[in-house]
Amino acid sequence: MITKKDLIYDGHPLLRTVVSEVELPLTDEDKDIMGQMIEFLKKSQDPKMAKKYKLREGVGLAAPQIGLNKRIFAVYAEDESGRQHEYVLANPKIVSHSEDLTYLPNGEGCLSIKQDIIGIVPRYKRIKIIGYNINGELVEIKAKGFIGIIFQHEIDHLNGKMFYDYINKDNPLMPPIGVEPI
Ligand code: UDB
Ligand code: ZN
Repeated sequence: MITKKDLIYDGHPLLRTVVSEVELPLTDEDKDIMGQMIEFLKKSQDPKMAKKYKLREGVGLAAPQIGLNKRIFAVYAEDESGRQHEYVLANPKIVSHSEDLTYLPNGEGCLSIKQDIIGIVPRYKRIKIIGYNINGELVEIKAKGFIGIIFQHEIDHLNGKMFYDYINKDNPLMPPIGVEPI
């Protein structure tokens, strides 16, 4: 089980590393990690469990955030229309994206940052992504809005990027010009 003590925080070099692709076929160990990552997010959204384990309500988690040099992430969140999305992908790649950008009007934070810093990050409005699911099958996912933003935030972690790299340092919540919020 993944708990708070497995999380690493800003300043740890792994959060600034382009982490490595997972070898295929997926090992049982990698599949186990993938299952644990989604379970961690579910647990963090269950009020009783979140309280017990002192977890913030997580919607996405990348393997380097739990100290693993692997290109794996999990997403567990509701979209703007209340539909639940659940994904765990190994070796994810954005294969195409919209020209249009969007952003979360309340800004982004990060599970790997202890102080509650937030800021607005322009993201692609729609993306198409491929990757290997927990069964080792190659899948293609189209994501937009909030879910697409989570995917992009998690892929950034696999490339050693943090959301605050992109924020306006003088005014982190200043809306970007010409971009519609989600
Ligand atoms: C999060 N959670 O998990 F709109 F029910 C953030 C934290 C940093 C605040 C815990 C979050 O945004 N929860 C949320 C948002 C809603 C409705 C709701 C719960 N992450 C994940 C992360 O750091 N992964 O690496 C930060 C998000 C900011 C934008 C995408 C990911
Ligand atoms: Zn993050």
